[in-house]
Amino acid sequence: MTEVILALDVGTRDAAVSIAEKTGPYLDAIKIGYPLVLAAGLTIADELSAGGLPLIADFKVADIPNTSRLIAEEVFSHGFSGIICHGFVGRDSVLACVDTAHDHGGECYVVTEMSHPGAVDFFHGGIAERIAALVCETGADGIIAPATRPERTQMLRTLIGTRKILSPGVGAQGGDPSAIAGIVDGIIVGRAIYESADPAGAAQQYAQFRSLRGTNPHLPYPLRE
Ligand code: BMP
Repeated sequence: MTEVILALDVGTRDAAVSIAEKTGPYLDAIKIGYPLVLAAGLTIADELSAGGLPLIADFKVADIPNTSRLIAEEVFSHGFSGIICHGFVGRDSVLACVDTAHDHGGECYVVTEMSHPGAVDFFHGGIAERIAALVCETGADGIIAPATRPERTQMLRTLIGTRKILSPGVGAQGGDPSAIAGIVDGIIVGRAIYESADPAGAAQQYAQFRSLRGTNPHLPYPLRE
């Protein structure tokens, strides 16, 4: 199944709780990061995780290993089940997040290539491929790869095998869920759900793409059930 992960980047606690409640039945996880946590405080994580869905911390950790570990420790003491870190900081910093996540029974995802147009300025030319190799070396659980460039995400799939791919860029950034859902393990959707007049209906629409997992005919990778 291709999971539907809500990027809950709203600006107040009340909006976050309300949208999470409405959309929850159609979601597989919720991702929160700086926009919500800076507005509402980290205790919003405790509140949302009590709702029962896995909660992913998108702080794109990119620091020295000790600081990365301290951030990850704090994250996992607030009910998160996963953390996202950057890969360009190198093996030791990525390992700090991976090891801390695993110590807490959580998962660590590494940003391998971003979804916005400017990402090609840096991630192309071999960097994304090197980060994908680092993901395999460090035992990270998966990568963040762009729904806006399915061909790049498909290439990254061949490098990381059955590790998970979570893919942002669907909807507001122009990514087509029918083009990406067959390649990845989860689509990350933000504005197209939480800015909709009917967030529950929008989430339900995206939930239809759950059944596409592993259906990309060009990609014979072994599926994890
Ligand atoms: P939206 O669907 O509203 O564009 O939100 C996408 C979410 O995914 C945002 O939280 C953004 O920070 C995140 N994201 C992204 O869009 N592209 C990336 O490459 C990595 C991300 O984490």
